[in-house]
Amino acid sequence: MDSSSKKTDDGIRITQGHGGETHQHVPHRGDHQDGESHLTTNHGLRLSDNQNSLRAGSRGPTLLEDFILREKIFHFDHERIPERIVHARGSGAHGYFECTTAIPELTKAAPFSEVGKRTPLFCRMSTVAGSKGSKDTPRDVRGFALKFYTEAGNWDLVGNNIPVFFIQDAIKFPDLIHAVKPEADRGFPQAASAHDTFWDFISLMPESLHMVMWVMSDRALPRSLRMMDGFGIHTFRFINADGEMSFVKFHWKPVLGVQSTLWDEAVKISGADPDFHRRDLWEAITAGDYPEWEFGVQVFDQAFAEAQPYDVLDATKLIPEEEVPVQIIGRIVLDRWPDNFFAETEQVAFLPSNIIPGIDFSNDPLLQGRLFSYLDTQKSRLGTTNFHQIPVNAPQCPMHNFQRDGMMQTHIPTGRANYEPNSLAEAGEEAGPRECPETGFTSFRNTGENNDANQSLRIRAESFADHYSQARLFYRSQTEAEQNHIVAAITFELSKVDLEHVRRRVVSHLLVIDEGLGARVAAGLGIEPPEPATPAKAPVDMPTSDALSILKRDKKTLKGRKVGILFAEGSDKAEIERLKKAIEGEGATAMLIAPQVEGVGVEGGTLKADGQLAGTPSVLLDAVALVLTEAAAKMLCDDGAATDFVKDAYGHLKAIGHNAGAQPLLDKVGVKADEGVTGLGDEFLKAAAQRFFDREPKVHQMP
Ligand code: HDE
Repeated sequence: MDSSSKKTDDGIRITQGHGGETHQHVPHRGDHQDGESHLTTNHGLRLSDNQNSLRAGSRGPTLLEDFILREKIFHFDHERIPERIVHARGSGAHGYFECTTAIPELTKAAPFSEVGKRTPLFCRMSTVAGSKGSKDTPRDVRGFALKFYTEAGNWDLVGNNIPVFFIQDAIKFPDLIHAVKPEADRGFPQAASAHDTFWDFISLMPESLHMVMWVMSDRALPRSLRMMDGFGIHTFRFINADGEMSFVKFHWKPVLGVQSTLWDEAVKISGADPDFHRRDLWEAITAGDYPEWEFGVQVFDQAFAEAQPYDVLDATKLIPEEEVPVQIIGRIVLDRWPDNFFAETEQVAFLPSNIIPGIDFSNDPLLQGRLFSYLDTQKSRLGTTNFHQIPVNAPQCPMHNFQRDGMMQTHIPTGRANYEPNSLAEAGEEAGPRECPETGFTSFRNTGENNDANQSLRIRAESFADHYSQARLFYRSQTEAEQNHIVAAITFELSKVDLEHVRRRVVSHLLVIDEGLGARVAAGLGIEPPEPATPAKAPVDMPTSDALSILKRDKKTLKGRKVGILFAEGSDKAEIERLKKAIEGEGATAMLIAPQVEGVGVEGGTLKADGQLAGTPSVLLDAVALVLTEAAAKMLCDDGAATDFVKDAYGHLKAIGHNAGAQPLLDKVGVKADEGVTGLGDEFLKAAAQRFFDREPKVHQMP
């Protein structure tokens, strides 16, 4: 009997075989003709059927012989690789660094050699504590890692969005991370520092207090990855062509300004959109609205270093920008989303040891420890010492050496020169590469910086002993609203700590940082303030620094923000369209929101929404506009999604623009008139570019 085939309605072809049995073939999307691309095995064998495994009879057992099935399942079984121990959750993008001020007098580093020069880079931004699948918006420091593909080799600047770190010495890093990660016996909490072990450790490590102040501030709740500062943290060295050294700290500042969410908002965002930051970055880049940062340096010399009341090698300290201004020398632009998340963002391997001529390490003991850790971790995560051959990690300049073999070797070196020195050239054979004393990397010769260099000491310098002054500097440099948030955050976190002695110990440190801070947190917890801690070194009062406050530097711009326009049955279409245009004219995104996503009958036709009301809570937006008829507003008063929409916008101190018809909804949730509650004209556009912190005491009780 001949085989015959017919197509079913859903596109499945059923073939009648010789024995009367039927075979199903589901067509590949856009079924290929000869000459186009075909499915093959990993070894190039073309597949005839990607739907059925090889069976002994149509209802019989699957055969071990089916190497195609085995290869496919085998590869799938091993799709996951170990996630990063820290910074597991991250998003990345390609971009470039452009030099805007050349600084050859300071450094011979290739990216800074001439104005207009562009160096390609890859950037990955991450949370620290949570797993790979955890939410984007926990209270956490953010990783901000840059890999510059320079012509002199890859330079990795593996920084954070906070300019200081928890610890001074790498030997404490595993303890810190164990303490913040989910507790060992119970496996929770995920992506949270509000638990016993973190605060127990922190309270016994006063060197962490400065960083704790930052992490309890709004810095740890970024509105967007595009709205975060970046810092290299450690002091590095610049070396110029004459071999002269200066110290340098790296900074990069978002063109959109630093912006944060409120805690209650961040918690709600994590439910409404766990991918809030990743989606935001993806949306901006794919829309051509490329995230951008100004890149700058703080440069200083040994004499300055020696004159400071802290040690510039201590990663728990910053250098106030008022003392050493940040000199802007370039910009970073992220203009291309990776083609494949796993191949690039997951497999990218940053190494603080990747430096280039013109840049060198300092003796910061934290940095020194990192020089070991990252190379080591890539081997266990990516499984091979050849991780540098993965395209996202490979240098984009020539690379030659005599390192050979290893798992997953993809280079095919020719000839027999795999050692050096060799004289194979004399026999007419390939001799391989040679060292270059003139342009090759040389470590800076550090003379005289370390006065006990001839001894091996497990000792921390006396100059690292002051743990309170900069925590105080940070707290006292904040606006009142920002101080309120720090008090609320610490009170919240300590309320989640069950160990009462740990709560008291933390407050004893806070009292040294600032008496008012300690007293307020004690009141928030409902405890008597304990005795203040005894510092190893008494803190000093440093002049406050406006650069440390987000709100003092607030750019009040609508650019890069997202404004929601809520409409419903009978709304004025022309008004909605006018408003949308005006918002977009300011460089923001306007999102139309309605009870039904596919369209609502409005005055002047129908209108499709970008988001359905219940799925687009106002926590996903920076400001909201309500364009409603009175009848629709009254109906929405009974819809929890609508009342939460307005109540949260108000509670999160956002601008609410509205027409007269929307008033019943505002009244229902108790919105009171203030500067941020406006009509729908220009006053709304102005209001939408900021938050209204004066409203906060009306909606939140502060300790
Ligand atoms: Fe990291 N850190 N770290 N770290 N770190 C890692 O490397 C480590 C530190 C930072 O997007 C790991 O590839 C030690 C400071 C970022 O892939 C690991 C010490 C700063 C990223 C590691 C530190 C950072 C990492 C985990 C103390 C800010 C993510 C996976 C000496 C300047 C990079 C990996 C990315 C990742 C170790 C301290 C930033 C385990 C031992 C300080 C942004 O190697």
